[in-house]
Amino acid sequence: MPSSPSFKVAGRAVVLLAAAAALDAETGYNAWLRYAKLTGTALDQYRQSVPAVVAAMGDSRLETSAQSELIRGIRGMLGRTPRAESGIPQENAIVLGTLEQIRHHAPQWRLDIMPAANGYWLKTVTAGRIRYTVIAGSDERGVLYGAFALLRKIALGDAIANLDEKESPYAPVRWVNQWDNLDGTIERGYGGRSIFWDNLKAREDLTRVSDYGRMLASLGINGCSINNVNANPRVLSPEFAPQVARIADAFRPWGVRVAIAVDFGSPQTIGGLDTFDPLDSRVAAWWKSRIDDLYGAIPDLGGIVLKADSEGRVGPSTYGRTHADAANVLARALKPHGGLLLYRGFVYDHHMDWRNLKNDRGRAAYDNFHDLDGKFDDNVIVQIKNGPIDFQVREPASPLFGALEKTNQAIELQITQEYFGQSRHMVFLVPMWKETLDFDMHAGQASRPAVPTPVKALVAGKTFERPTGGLVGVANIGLDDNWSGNQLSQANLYGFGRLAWNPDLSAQKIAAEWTRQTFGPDPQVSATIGQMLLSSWRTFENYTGPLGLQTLTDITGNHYGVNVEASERNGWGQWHRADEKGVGMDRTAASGTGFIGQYRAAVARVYESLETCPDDLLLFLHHVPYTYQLHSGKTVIQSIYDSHYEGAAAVAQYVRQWKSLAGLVDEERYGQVLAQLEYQAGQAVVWRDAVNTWFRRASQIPDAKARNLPPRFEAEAMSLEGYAVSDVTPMEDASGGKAVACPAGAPQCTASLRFSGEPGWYTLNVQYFDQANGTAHYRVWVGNQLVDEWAADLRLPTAKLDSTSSTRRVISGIALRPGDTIRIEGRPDGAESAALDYLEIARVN
Ligand code: GCW
Repeated sequence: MPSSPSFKVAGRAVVLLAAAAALDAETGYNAWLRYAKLTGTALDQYRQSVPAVVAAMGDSRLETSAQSELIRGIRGMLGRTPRAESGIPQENAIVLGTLEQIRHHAPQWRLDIMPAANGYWLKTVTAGRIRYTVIAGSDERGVLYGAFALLRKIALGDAIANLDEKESPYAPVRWVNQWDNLDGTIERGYGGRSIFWDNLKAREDLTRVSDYGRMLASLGINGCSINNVNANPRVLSPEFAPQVARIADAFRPWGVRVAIAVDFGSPQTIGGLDTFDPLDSRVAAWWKSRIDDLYGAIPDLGGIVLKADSEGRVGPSTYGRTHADAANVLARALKPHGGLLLYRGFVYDHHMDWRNLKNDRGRAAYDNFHDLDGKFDDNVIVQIKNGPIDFQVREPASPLFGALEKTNQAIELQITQEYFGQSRHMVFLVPMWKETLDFDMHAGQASRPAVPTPVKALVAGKTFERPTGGLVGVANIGLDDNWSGNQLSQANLYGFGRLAWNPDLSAQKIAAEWTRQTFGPDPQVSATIGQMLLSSWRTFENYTGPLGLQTLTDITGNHYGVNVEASERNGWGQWHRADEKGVGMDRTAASGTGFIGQYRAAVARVYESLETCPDDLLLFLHHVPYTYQLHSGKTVIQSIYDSHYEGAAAVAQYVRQWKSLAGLVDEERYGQVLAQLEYQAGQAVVWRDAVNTWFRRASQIPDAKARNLPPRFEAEAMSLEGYAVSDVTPMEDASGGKAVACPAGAPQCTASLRFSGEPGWYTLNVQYFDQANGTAHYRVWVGNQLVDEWAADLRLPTAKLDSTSSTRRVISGIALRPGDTIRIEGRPDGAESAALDYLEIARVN
């Protein structure tokens, strides 16, 4: 991005023209902060109510950011550039400052109620004929958040003429975690390389970091840990602190404090001690001295995130110490500086014996932490994933949320779509997060009147009056122009931030806000995108893992394609225990792993009984026969079949819905989203077919419904020149278990068939494999006429022929007559074999 020119006004630098050029480009770079020019009556109305002056009461960095942002936003939306001033002007103005400053300058306004920390008060004040729009923050962050709130109102078309609105954040900790490695790669990142790191150093150009800081500030996010929790010990080496400091500098104007993730073995690996035992005084002294040094370089460091004793990371168990011992040794070093220690609750054994039906990874967080309640220092926060397993498509709330009364907690949500189709599938995660945040853990004292204790209240520290706590999101951004690998996944970052500020907001409201700011005010655009976003979690669940099966993906591999068996017969503990008789994990207290007993009685009762257990979680909590009848009235097996068809049909519908927006969304983003949804529609079919084939084979119970599907012609049954038939594993990943592949070195192979159906218009669906090890080319001919050609150049995470590489090419509007020859030519490239699975020929009605 071009750097922003700045001007000196009233003794301070004010950014006026920030990235104005990029506003029109619609690459997605400006995300929900496009400040697109308003039109029609909205423009006229706001031009009347928005004054010509933006006056700041203080000149702190954050107030300066607030002032520049207001000018930038008003300039963008109203096409007018207000003047920047300081002090209270004698004309209509937006006046911003901390409450204290405003009281000092204008005691007569009697702004005497202080919103909570980081909060703001937007208030219209009149003095004679002068009208002030006051943005009063309880502190400097509050001023900045208030400025963004006012701009959001304008972008959303909300009235601003008579304001009196106080808001303060629901929880003190509103952080994102980056899983960015120092070499510039990102663990589970799908939006390009790191904006922070390259080559084991902070990037030379950190413009993207401050632009990201601005996006975070617009949501009220106040902290960001900047390196992977699978931490490179190097972040703690003395010579590294300036690298962290540079990133902190880039974030500082936006009120985002930097935190780092560390490796618990560092006293030994970096410090040269012969131990990292947290109770060894030399180890404690080492942590103290390193942390003191860090604060020397970054005085406002937010704190430290620690993943210990998890997935191969070392931890206190090496010395028989507890998680509290480990957390506290760091927390005590952080305490004098006001720093927090976020200790991850994601601790489990990944070498469990799968044959033992009592073993259960779902129990791990609670088993590891609940006995330690009360043992953690008050600047420690236990950071708990939303569910007991690992960001699966549906999980119940982690029982640990209801089991800590004397310990600070935070919920960890995953914004990056690791198990949700990565950057390729549209899945809006807010409805899922809301379900967990709103879930009542029934954690209150039995003696008190029943006050609801939803997860959000527990993590915010409200229920047990904890000093701190909050919401943490694993971020989904990288160097891609659109930040998140596709346009629509930005909604998840937006949604996380809005929920961290106010988890009482509805998913509908958040979707509507995001859509309007991102794609403009057209009601058809809002309605269509809103409908797509809000149904997308259920849709994804339907074609991946319904009824609490979890995401039926390749859990030991790329976490992307379908692989029903990958979760079984290994120590990772994501078992669904499907066999020929039944399916599901028996987690009951009565006969199963006892997991359900980790919940408070009122919750456990509902889950333990088949009568009351919700269908959506049935197979997460119970093992039942395939013929078991759900509350929905269907059998389990029929429900699995049906939901997969419904899920795939819903994505096909998204394509049609999106096409209805042609001309209403700028061409660049329209085209990108269309391509993404078309791809997703193809993948949903791959998932549908693989999961249904697998369960059909396992259960031996056929689908009771006759499905009206287009006729499918297996590539292996077509007449082949050069192509060789190849087995696909797992076999359900390809139709008929087989594909055809063109041998390496062959210039070209062909697969053809003679069409024998009715004459008419048809769509050809070519199912082919786009491997990551080359760029094969395909051409499709009808008779002598070339009807389509394309390159297999998607960046899919596999070199194999499997469900991850299986991709659909839709060729629509083709006239066919009986006797026509349809010929598919594949030209391999490198090790990519121009492989084919099948051809569907669908009649257009
Ligand atoms: O879901 C798993 C991911 C790992 C991740 C781990 C964690 C950072 O597959 O990539 O490691 O969770 O949360 O620590």
